[in-house]
Amino acid sequence: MLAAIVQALRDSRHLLVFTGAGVSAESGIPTFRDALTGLWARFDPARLATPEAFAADPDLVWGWYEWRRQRVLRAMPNPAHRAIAELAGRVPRLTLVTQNVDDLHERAGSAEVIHLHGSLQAPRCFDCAAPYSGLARELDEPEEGRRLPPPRCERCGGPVRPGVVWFGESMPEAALQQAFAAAAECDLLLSIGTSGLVYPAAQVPQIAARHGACVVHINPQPVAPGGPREYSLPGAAGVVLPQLLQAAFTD
Ligand code: BV8
Ligand code: ZN
Repeated sequence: MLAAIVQALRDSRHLLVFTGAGVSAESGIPTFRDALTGLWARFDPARLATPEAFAADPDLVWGWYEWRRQRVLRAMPNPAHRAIAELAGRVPRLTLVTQNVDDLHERAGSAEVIHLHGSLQAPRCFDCAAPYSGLARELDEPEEGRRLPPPRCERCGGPVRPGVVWFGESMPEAALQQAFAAAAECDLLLSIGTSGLVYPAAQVPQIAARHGACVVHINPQPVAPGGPREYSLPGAAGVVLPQLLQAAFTD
């Protein structure tokens, strides 16, 4: 199975890398659905990751996202992010699509990252959508769950919201179409660190498989392969990806 994956990587003309929270786990960023450590094990997404939640209690929601942004500011890209950045120089064409709202792919050197669920680095006004540029670079250590009043929009005075896509909100249309188009034409898709539960993002690997691409899931939890050219490489991304690159491009 590994030989087939290594060969597919060597032969790839257009590689799509699709990542979820698991790719940032080894940077110390909590995932969502890992039992015990996942964010949703401790917080209720309906109370924190919806526009209604923000309208009902902006200080709770803003405080939670600032705590998460603080975690990202203090985190470093891990070997998985770096291996993905290195892959761009190993294949003729690489498209990187992420569900993550952190900037660790960019900080590892990946260019053109398609963020399907937005970014913690792009806050905007909840009322008039004007981008907000006044985010504090360094925050004091807000403890988990501390309430923080959101900043006010410079243009209309409305509350500033995180630049992420909440449940019930639609994805940035251009990003979604770009991701679906790349999925339809890639020959190999590496799905790294995602539980594949959130739609429509979860359709990306499904579109690739339907169009005959080889799909490889890299995840400590084995993922049941859906088709003949779908594989599951069990393990942590920060361990498996460097090994895969080593096997494909140096041995
Ligand atoms: C929309 C941003 C409609 C904010 C997020 C019923 C059925 C199907 C769909 C729905 C349904 N009910 C509602 C829906 C729609 C809903 C949805 O899919 N819900 C799911 C939960 C059932 N989707 C939406 O609401 C989307 N919008 O549909 O809009 C619409 C349409 C048109 C017009 C108007 C409206 C919006 C979804 C986006 C929500 N935003 N986050 C924030 O970050 O706070 S979701 C959140 O989940 C994150 O974005 C995250 O990226 C995403 C996916 O999670 P994963 O990345 O997969 O992370 P997870 O923890 O789940 O898994 C981690 C994996 O890593 C695990 O498998 C673990 O084993 C593995 N791992 C751990 N360590 C490692 C590792 N892997 C490798 N290495 C390691 N070291
Ligand atoms: Zn405004």
